[in-house]
Amino acid sequence: MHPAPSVPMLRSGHVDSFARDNLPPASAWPEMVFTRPELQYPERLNCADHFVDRHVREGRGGRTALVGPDGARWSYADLSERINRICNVLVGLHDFAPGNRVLLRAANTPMMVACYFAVLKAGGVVVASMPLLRAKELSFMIRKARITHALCDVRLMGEMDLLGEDRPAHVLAFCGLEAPCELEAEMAAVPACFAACDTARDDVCLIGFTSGTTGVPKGTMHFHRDMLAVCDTFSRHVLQPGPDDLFLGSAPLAFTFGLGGSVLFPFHAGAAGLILERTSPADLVAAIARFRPSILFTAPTSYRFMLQQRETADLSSLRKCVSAGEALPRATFEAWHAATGLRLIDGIGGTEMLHIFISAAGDDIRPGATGRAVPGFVARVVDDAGVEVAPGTLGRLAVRGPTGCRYLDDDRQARFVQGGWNLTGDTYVMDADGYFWYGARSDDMIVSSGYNIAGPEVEEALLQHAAVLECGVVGAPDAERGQVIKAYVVLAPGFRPSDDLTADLQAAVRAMIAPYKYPRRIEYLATLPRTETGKIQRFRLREMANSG
Ligand code: 3UK
Repeated sequence: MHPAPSVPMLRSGHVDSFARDNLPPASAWPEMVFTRPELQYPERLNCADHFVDRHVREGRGGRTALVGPDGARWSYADLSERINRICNVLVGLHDFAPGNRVLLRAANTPMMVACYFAVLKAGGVVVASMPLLRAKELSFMIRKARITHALCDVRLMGEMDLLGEDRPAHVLAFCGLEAPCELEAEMAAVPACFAACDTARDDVCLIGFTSGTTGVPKGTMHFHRDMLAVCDTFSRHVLQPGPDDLFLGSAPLAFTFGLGGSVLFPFHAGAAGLILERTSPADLVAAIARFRPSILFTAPTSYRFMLQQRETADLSSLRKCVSAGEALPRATFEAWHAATGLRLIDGIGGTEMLHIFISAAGDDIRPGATGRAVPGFVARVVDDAGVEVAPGTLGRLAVRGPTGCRYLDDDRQARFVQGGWNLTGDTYVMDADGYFWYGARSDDMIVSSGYNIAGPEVEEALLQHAAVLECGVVGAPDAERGQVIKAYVVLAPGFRPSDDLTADLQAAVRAMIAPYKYPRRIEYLATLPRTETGKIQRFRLREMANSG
């Protein structure tokens, strides 16, 4: 069965039609669901107006929008003016046309946020890049998205100079708060007013590249309305922030988890975002004591490391904490609750879906489950043929809602979207009450002696042991059993690897979950290999297990 073709697209505000021209055909889209009243957006929509200028227009221009690492505060009016000046620089001095793709390259800084919204307001398409990317990876994105302009933090210009013929025609360096660079100098010389580009709600405004752990990165395309839709679903119904909240997120803005938690959700609520360049667990602990944010967005591993400092850390300003990016082990949920009195809000999101689509908060939380479909989304578990399975049965997670997967010119569209549903690549069980319980990434399932074993379940059991700070569990090749369970363990301070400890950990797992799931092999590591977005690189662990 094929999904009904989506509604005809509206008149674009773009002059350069590259993004729309490279959307997948309507028949390859997921079915989009806009039934809720809060998801009825006007046909003409520029999301920069909604997130920034609306607040100035409605008399909230003096309220704080951004707090920088040095404590500097930018009001919504300040931010709006800087955005306008950047728009005028792009359009007036650098040949920018609506629809052009602009590479943003910076750590999280207030200036990066201003550049981001300037591109949106001028009708451009943001392509934000992880600060650590090298020229080779940047070249891929520049070619794939036909990038014409780049706005780059001066400290990261080195890599731009290595791009050779792939260097975009217009590259502007900025430095934020220090002595003015090229961009700031030009900003001072142009007007402080700019009328937002008349974009359609379904004009592309963001191409978010996936991290590409499997194959080359995919460009996920998102519309102006999608930026509002993630706020009117997860943030409005689950997080429920107020205008006095101060948000802190650890993820780069190039990762849509960070974009939502540090910028979109606060701006949607007229609240403020604390924007920090350095966001290790130790940096977060220090920043929480100093700036007293009320809402925190970070990954499970970061919560675990922050708990190491629980004796001395002052976390008392926190009101709500969101965990995403990886499965949240129950042990981490319980330990955070014991240390802060707060119940972590777990949520699964993805680059293709832009943000979180299954979650729960407060009394709705069932510890160990990710949550229920966020209002606005429909989720279910299906078998290999795409048929919904009964509650209690493990299968593939399928979701649809107001956002969904549209890859930039990529054959893998047909893998992610099947029969009108987005298939995230995760295995889940849904219970009779509609709660979703995580299994594993579908390609991370371990098959040992014919048993299907989800690595994260073994990890969760190991994490209950005081000696285990972090762990990753994969299948290692084994002549007899096909695969055996192998755990890579990072020990908590004060513990040393030994055969006794290995036996102790194995016994602890056997006592907690079905004995056939215990790790027959355990290897100790100083750290786990992780992506820049905080996920364990299981393929690396598998490589190690294959060669070891
Ligand atoms: C995994 C989770 C279990 C899951 C993301 C929130 O992580 C984000 O995007 P990515 O494209 O990865 C998506 C995949 O990550 N995952 C994420 N959250 C959870 N697994 N429990 C969770 N709570 O495999 C998913 O398919 O990097 C997360 C918001 C925006 C995002 N982009």
